[in-house]
Amino acid sequence: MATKVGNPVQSDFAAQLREWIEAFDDVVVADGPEQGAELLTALKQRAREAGISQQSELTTPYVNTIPKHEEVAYPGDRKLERRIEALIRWNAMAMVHGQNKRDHGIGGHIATYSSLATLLEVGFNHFFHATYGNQPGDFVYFQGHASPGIYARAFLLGRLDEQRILNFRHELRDTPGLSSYPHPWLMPDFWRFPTVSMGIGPLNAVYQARFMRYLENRGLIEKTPRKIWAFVGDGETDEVDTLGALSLGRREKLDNLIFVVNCNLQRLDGPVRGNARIIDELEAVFLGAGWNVIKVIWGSDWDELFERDHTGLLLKRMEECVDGEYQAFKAKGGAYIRQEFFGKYPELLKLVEHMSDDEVFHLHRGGHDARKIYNAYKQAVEHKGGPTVILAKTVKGYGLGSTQARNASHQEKKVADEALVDFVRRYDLPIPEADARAGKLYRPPQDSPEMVYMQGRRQELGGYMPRRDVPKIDFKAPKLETFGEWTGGSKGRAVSTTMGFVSILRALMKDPKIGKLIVPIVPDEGRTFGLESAIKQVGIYASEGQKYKPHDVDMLLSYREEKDGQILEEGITEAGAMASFTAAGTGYSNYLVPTIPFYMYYSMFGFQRVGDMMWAFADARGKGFLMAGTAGRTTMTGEGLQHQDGHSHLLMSVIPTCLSYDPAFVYELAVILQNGLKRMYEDGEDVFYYITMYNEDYAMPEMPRGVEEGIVRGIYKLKAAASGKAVAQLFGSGPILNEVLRAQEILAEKYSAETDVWSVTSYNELRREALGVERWNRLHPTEAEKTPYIVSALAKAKGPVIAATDYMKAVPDQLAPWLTTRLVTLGTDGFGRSDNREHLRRHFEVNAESVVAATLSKLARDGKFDAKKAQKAMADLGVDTERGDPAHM
Ligand SMILES: Cc1ncc(C[n+]2csc(CCOP(=O)(O)OP(=O)(O)O)c2C)c(N)n1
Ligand SMILES: [Mg+2]
Repeated sequence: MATKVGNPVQSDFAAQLREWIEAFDDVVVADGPEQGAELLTALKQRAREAGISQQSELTTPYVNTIPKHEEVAYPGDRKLERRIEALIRWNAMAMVHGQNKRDHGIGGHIATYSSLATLLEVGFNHFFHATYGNQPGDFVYFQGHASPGIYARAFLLGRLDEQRILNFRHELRDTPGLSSYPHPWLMPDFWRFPTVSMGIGPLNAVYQARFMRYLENRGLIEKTPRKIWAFVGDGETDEVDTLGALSLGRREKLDNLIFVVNCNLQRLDGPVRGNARIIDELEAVFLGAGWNVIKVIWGSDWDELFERDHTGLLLKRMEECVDGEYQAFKAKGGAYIRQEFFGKYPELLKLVEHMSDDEVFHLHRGGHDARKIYNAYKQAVEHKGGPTVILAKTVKGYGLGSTQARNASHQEKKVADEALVDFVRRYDLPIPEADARAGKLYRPPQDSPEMVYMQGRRQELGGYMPRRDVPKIDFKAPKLETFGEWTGGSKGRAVSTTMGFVSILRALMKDPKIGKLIVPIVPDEGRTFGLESAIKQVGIYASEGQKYKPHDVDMLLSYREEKDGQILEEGITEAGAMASFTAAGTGYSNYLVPTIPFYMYYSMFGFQRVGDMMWAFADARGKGFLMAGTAGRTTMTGEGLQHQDGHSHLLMSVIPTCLSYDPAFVYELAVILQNGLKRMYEDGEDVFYYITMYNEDYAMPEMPRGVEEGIVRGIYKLKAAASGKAVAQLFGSGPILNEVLRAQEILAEKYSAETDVWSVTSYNELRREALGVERWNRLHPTEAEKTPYIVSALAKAKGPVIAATDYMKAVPDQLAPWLTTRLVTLGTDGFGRSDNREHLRRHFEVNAESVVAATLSKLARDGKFDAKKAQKAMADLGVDTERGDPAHM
């Protein structure tokens, strides 16, 4: 039955309700907000006991989390800081504007930094430590598009000179330039973290925070109060990477992690959530993931309005408006705000009747109010037991006049001359009008109060930031002789390269010098790679140890979690594991500890899922080994189309600092690993390794003499023709090398065609070397020509080259320019299938029979073998010449 208004039962209840609220108010007023909170908690508990279920609240009122009465006073000199901020804003704007005037279309961004400036300045002046003892200090992941502001600050501090600023986005000039965005590769003593591909920064920051704890718990670094700050765009939160690892922050209690989301309500095209409020949405997401959420929505000037509003209408009005409206308010000015925002309720109009339109327009958002920001940062830094996110409401293009809060403001690169003059006037900068119009840089004398203050703050906090340090690493790679167990062959026992790798890894972890530095990483594929023994040996890292007795505790290889465990078992997240790989692969610089990551994963789910992160890893000058297991389109049996990788080598070839190898034998693997350790950690090269491993078992031969250089450079002759007179050259890699060796026998026995067999460990490296040599030859036509390694290796080799691989034909084809018409490639183009190796290799035409057929066919084309015999051989070998092309099946 519907209850009518005025119903006595209803009005009784209304009176009761009023009494309850009054009683609650009394408690809050008399005993303070903490008591109020306690009362609520007790009531909730009571309700639960009475069986009354309540949905937990994930969105709280649209006000600042920290009430005014809890705020502490601002410790800085706001007058000077305001001036410094204005100077940075000016120079950032002048830099981008000026460069686009000089070089139309060179690009750059003004609006992002304009919204972020105060959030960063409070950090730079009061929070970001450059060092902690002898360890580097806080890590800050900057929004990539805000880099002009970071450069402008460094310019004021005298870290970058004027010429350098004038070379913004001019990196290829006579004097050094500034990279568009944070790129350690391009500015190795400045930027630490590449962030500009949206989502990668926040994801890496979460795992960086966890890795810091891992190093602390393993005793590799001291515990410090160091923080990891990630500045994130509100639009950027749409990337799955940005929010995908939040639960790790909570699970691992990462109170060294602070996200600051710059909620300027806009992304590139327009509003982030025109029809809703991004802050509400993010609050729910972060609260749900267990983060400490601090909303910084309104500036101090709103506090007074809130205090005078006894109707509750101000909050009501705020909660009625969506972000599309909030954006319009800041684009359209004070009169518009008065009419559209306050004008809805006469009471609210009255609240601002004493204010001018200009004053109404300049009512601040929290992210532009240093005091509000300071208080939020302070609480974030002091918060214990979990990560904090600060949701700061800002205005995109803040202070840029007509560019502010426009949909197009992200792309704005030039500012109208009048706006420049306006800016100088508004911020009272001592820049003559003509210089303002010309967008000239301005730096006050170093002994001016603002410069002295700015330098003083940084000195107090340990020095300049951002800054990237690369200490000299004292590291000696183990000599190849120590790998004797693996270069000696398996003595007839059938093993896979994966098994060989795991046993090398276990031995490396036992090494008294470098063992501790090894960081094995695995995304729930440990058993796939046979890591059980390693798990027992060094344990899985678990920040809380092992709180349970595992069911298999009595077994030899039980599941072992340890507070100082060495293995990072990430669960099913290739992206998360790659973020750990990034943290560990840059440990040599970020923690002054040269950790050596070995990230083992399903090769197919490697680059395809996380290619962008691998690219950023290279940018960050990461070192380490990507160990791509269950590789090959025909070697991984049964799993089919989504699992069988026949292309990752091609994908990895695109990363300039990635050396990729496709070894067939464990001794090759040992040589590559030893060489990698030496190059990366002893010689200090900023490269990393991609190595495919397979799960096919076969007897591993002993390493022949004198092949080490060939293994590293990419090719060596494995088995010469018995007679020494080969008519063709056979190339093989990975397990397909065995097919090639079998083809060599068939060719000799059945067709009297003697061949040489070569093991090609890296087509990518051979091509790179050849390109380098060719470039030199091109640029030095008067000098004696140099010879690429692949050409000199084959100098005496006769006949065509038949290359067979478990990867796409494009992998060996990379050598075509140096092998001209000699090269015939067999590879695994096309979708995979579920079947066994025999059928897969026949299907993709990479089995021994196909290699034989291809060799005879090529010899026939070259006039060295009878064509009819070649055709008949195909029938004899069971090669179906009329079936469809597997590349298109
Ligand atoms: C992965 C990725 N996709 C697209 C872009 C192009 N892009 C650069 S900035 C931007 C908008 C950023 O918006 P937001 O995160 O809200 O940052 P704001 O500039 O508003 O602070 C886009 C789409 C990119 N850098 N990275
Ligand atoms: Mg934005």
